[in-house]
Amino acid sequence: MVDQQPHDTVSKQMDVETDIITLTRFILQEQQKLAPNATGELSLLLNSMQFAFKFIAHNIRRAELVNLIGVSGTANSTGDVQKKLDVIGDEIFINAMKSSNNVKVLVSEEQEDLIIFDGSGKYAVCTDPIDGSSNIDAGVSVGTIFGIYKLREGSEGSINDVLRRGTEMVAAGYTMYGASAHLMLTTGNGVNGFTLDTQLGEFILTQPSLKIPYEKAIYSVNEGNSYYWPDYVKKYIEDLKKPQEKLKGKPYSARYVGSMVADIHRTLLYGGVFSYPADTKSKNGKLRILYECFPMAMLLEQAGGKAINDKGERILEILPKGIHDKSGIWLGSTGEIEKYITYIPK
Ligand code: P6P
Repeated sequence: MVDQQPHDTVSKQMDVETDIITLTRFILQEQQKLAPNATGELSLLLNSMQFAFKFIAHNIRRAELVNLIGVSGTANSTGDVQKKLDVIGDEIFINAMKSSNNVKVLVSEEQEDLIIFDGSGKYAVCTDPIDGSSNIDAGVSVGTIFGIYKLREGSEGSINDVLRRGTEMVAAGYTMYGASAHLMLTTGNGVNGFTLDTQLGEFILTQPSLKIPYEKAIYSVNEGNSYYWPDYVKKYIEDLKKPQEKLKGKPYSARYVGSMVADIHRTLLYGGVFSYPADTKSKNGKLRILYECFPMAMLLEQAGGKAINDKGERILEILPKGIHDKSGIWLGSTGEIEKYITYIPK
């Protein structure tokens, strides 16, 4: 008679994990737990999306070897010079969404107009396929940012499915491509982090139910634009540089990568405040509402943080008028955002 030891005794003794949670398994478990009567179409869409992330990650890893670094010679809808990987990432994402048969409407930073696919897809996706690409030649982490809406009731797919408040998004997240690929995902029930195991070819759950620290003395903003900031923003940032009583006389630390996905990933994990303020020169700043501000705002709120515009209004309540509209944005630890709000003129 074999003695009945717990079935995982051997693996524990060998320190071998035998019950890993892949993204595919997680998505299906979440669906069964949160929406047992769901059609499963959002789950299928998220699984199609994860293939795009794996394929983009593969191309970024090999970029230097096959000369994908550098400009493509074209420009995107907002005039940005497109890097080769911008174009490849956009095409990979479009093909993955089109072949999923679950997406009807796609907005991409790289496409001037929204794309309406054939078929009976029930979802609209907004994406920046390779955000931060201006840094890519220097090996800085870049990422894919995405937000998902369910089509309006009875919609055949139109711009009205995406010119909506961020509060109507059903899922959002990003995949950051660095030493490995990190996916942060919310479907409205908290934030979960996954890391791509390139041997397995699977995203593995590594940061379940992630919560951002309530406060952290890190600020992340491009101070090169400070000449154009309103005075109250200048004062807020200057005060962070003064000796802080709660830090035993130390000032805040400045951290700025210039790739939103990298700056937000650090903010989610460590805490702090990230901002791209609206300013007196550009009026609405640089970051686009549908595929940069909304997805990051949803992630931060789901992780227990806050996301507001320069006037202190909740980012997710904004109603965009155009698919490439921009907004000033402040997001991060609740304690840090509430501190910024005290500087906003009444
Ligand atoms: P700046 C990258 O081009 C991007 O869209 C975001 O990823 C990033 O946060 C921002 O622009 C950086 O802009 O003006 O500081 O270089």
